[in-house]
Amino acid sequence: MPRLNFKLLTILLVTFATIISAELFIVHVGKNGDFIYDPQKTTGLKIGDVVQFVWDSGPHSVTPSDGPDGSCTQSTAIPEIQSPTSDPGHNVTFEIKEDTPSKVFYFCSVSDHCDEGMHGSLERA
Ligand SMILES: [Cu+2]
Repeated sequence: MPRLNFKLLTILLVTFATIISAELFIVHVGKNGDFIYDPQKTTGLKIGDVVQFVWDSGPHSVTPSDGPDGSCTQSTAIPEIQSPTSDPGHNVTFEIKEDTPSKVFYFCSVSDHCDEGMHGSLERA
């Protein structure tokens, strides 16, 4: 029994440490009406961190690709980052989990936005 309690305590401590150290990262979608994500690259992400995509203009999407940077080809690898095509007022959050790849690539699937530079990435620490 004491062993079980120690395990439980360890799990609680790790969970608590993860919660208090989790950070929120904001990525602006279509800032100032431009075909950009700002910032284009978000780095230093840890498990438990949350990336919130905030639509400043539209319509735009956040659509996953397999990379490399600048790829405009849709991937099904990370479906949880796929957003609907939306206008301002829409937010999407993406949480970094244990099985999140070290680098996540995404782009806007609307018209030729990606070719004009609307692509970005998330990188783990
Ligand atoms: Cu767009």
